[in-house]
Amino acid sequence: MIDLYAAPTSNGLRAKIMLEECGLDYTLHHVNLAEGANQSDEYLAVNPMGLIPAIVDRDGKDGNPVTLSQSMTILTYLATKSGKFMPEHLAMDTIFWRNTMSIATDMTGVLMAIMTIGRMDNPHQPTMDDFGARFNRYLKYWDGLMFTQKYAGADEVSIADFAFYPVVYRAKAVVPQYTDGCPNIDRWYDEIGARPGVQKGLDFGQG
Ligand SMILES: N[C@@H](CCC(=O)N[C@@H](CS)C(=O)NCC(=O)O)C(=O)O
Repeated sequence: MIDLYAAPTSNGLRAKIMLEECGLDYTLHHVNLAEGANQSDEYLAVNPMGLIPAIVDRDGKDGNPVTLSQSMTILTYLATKSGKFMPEHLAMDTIFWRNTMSIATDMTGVLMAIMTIGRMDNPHQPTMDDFGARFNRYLKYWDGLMFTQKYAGADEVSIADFAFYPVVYRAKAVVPQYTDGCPNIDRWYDEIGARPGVQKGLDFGQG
């Protein structure tokens, strides 16, 4: 059994989606960021950085518990544990990793900046416009990539898709204007979003 500590942000959603897609048993602990639950002593004992997501796998290597933070580390760990969504040929593929890391750093980082600025009382519009234009520019790179390649990481579904989907999902929900003009992304988004595991992964219930 795995304990997942998360909130429905892009980083949190990618861990939950991956657990669902891998068919692994887990218990969700919804960490309420608005109430500062990520800074509670209980949560800091799981991740001293106070960031979500984190997992505790009670049945880790050699039967010992494993505690992990960093969403991409969690995805890689779960792929290795389940033997799904990161076949050996992709694990050794530098182009796959370049693009997957771009999702984790460029795409997610810029979206987090946009979300943070948007939550401010008096958002500084030129800064918002700059990050919005960057997000759209980077997304157009991905749109070009997905003109020739079916999925985010390769021609097969992989951890790259589950890393990327929540970024586009949150952007479409909050700042859809920065996702305009990307028809290949839209085609991919509809297909990945229709997967039952992705649907369940997005569901945080009422809590
Ligand atoms: N690089 C980390 C980023 C984690 C992160 O920034 N999580 C955000 C939510 S998306 C968070 O916990 N924010 C709470 C805070 O900053 O206080 C990852 O990929 O897991």
